Amino acid sequence: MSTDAVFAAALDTAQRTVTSISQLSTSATVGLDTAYATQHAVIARRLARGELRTGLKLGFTSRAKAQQMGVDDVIIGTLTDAMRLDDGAVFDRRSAIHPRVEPEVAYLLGADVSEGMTNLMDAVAAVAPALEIIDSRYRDFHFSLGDVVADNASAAAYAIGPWAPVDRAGDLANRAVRLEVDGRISTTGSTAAILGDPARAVAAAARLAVRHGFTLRAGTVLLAGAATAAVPLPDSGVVEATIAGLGRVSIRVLDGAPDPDEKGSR
Ligand code: OOG
Ligand code: MG
Repeated sequence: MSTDAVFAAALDTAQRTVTSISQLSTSATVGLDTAYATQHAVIARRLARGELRTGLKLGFTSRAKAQQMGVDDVIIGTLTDAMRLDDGAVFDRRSAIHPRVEPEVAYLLGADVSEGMTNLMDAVAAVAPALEIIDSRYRDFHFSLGDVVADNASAAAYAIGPWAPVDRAGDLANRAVRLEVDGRISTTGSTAAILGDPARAVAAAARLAVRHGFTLRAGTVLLAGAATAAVPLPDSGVVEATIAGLGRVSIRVLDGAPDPDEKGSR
C-alpha cells in the first residue's frame, strides 16, 4: 500500500471507532501533497461505503482559529451527506472523540465555478448561518498542518440554517456572530474575521481546489470557516449560532441515543 493509503486507513478507522491516534507527522514527513492525497483517500473510502459528497469546508480562514490551533495556512476539506445534520437535529456526543463546535457562514453554489470567472460570487446562489462540529482524529487535538489536512480538516458534522438568496442577504462583510449553549453566550465575533469578508471564501476555495484536486460544482455547499475559536461541544444541550441579519441554526447534543419518539433525531 502507498503511504497515503496507509495513513487514510488509520484515520478512517480512528473516525469509525471513535478512537484517537498519534499524529502522522511524529513518524513521517507529511507534506501538503501527501496530506491532500491522504484526505482524498479517506473520502474515497467513505464514498465506497455509499456516502455522497455534499460540499467543501475551509479551515483557518480566521486569525482566531489559526492562533488557536497554531497553524497559519488556509486549508480545504470535504463534506459528505453522513456529516449533514438538519437544523434542530440531534447530534450524538458519543459519535465523536473530543468534538468542538464553530459558528460559520455557508454558501451554496448555483453554478459550477470555472477558472475563467472574474467574479466568483456570481456562482453563489444562497447564503446561510451554519454550525460545524470538528473532531480531530489526533490525540489531544494536536496536529501539524499536514496532519490536519490529511484528517479532512477535522470535519465531523455540520448543520445549515435557512438559506437566503444572495442578493437579498446583503453585504455579509461585518455581521455579528454569536454562539450560544442553552441560551447562554459561549462566544461572539464578526464575519469580518473570515478573510476580512467571508465572500472571499469562494475565491480561496477555488484557488485551493485547482491546486489540490477538488471541484466546485453547482449544488456544492461551502463552509467559509469559523469566525471565532472553536469551543468544546457540551455533552448535552442546545447549541445555536446566530449571524446578525441572516438568521440562526441549532443542533441538540445528546450523550446517548436520541429518544425514538422524538422528532428531528437522526
Ligand atoms: C481544523 C478545522 C478548522 C475552521 O473553521 O477554521 C476549521 C481544526 O481546527 O481542527 O474548521
Ligand atoms: Mg470550521
